[in-house]
Amino acid sequence: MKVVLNPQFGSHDVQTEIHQGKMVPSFENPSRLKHILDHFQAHPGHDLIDSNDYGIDPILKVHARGYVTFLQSIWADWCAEGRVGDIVPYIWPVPGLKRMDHENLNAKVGTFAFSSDTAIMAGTWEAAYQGAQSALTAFEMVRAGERAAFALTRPPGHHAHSASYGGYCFLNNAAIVAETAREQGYDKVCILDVDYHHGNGTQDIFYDRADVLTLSIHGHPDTNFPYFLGYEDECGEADGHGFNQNFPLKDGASFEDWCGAFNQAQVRIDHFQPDLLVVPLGVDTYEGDPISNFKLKSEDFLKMGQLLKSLNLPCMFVMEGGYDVAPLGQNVYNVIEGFDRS
Ligand code: OKP
Ligand code: ZN
Repeated sequence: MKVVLNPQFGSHDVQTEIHQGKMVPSFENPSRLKHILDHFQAHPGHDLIDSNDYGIDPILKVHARGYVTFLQSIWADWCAEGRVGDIVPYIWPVPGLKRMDHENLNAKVGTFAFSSDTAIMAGTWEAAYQGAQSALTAFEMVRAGERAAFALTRPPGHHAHSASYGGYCFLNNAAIVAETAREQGYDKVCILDVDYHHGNGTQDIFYDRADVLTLSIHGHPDTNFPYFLGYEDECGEADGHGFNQNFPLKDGASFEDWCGAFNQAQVRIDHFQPDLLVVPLGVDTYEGDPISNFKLKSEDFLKMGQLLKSLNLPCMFVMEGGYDVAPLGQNVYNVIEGFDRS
């Protein structure tokens, strides 16, 4: 499979996040991608290719102009005020707090962020921007006739909404690809999110649309991030009613449980008959993941790749989560290998 690397994956490298009351090194960091890349380089069979640059327009089809401008300029604004350190959100305009459109940078950060785990630093925009470009490049491979392609990128994207960031995500790469595919004549696109966490941003972006079917198999939001979205009764609204489905699974779910959800998702996909399948691929469903609670084993990811292949659709993978760094390369490789070798 063609693997498109985000060349700027290392330029977003924030120091810390709060975990169980303590500041700890960020779970989402460049070493994740290095491990995956090392594994692909050590195991032949997949061509690593360079990312093209399609500019800002495809990003603006999904993300609000004001939000994009914020991401592009916040670090410079922060430095211009003599502030130091990563930008960590800490106050949000929840109901009862009234002033909106605040110019103060801490207030501004809180209007665009939805969680405190996602810091911004000097290279954040560049990494996110090039990540979207790598996803668009992988899509272009599929559009040009490849059976499938994989955007190997970080930071992830599926938690990012049209105008908010969080859960380590800034730009919703899968949504940007789906929207671009729609504009290039793909009538129906399905996004099947297999990351451990619910793809809240992706769901929200397409919630009122019938042309993009959004499906997500994830840890139940009763007990997992993003808590406030990802429930079974979220089915889409207006034209989009019936074009979103969530498959939340209880903590401790096995691969067998996961396959049960996949089979239901497959029924939806077979019925929808999309022209393109976009797979936000997280392997934080792995049993050793430090922030997740499923029990998938490394060999299960081979079978996951085979199941995705069996959907028999042009397919575009975009890298999302997976935080047990040592086996990360093997686990991601297994999905891609399982897909290609079946
Ligand atoms: C991103 B992706 C608090 C952790 C909060 C939430 C998880 C974001 C997962 N220490 N982070 O879906 O893999
Ligand atoms: Zn995740």
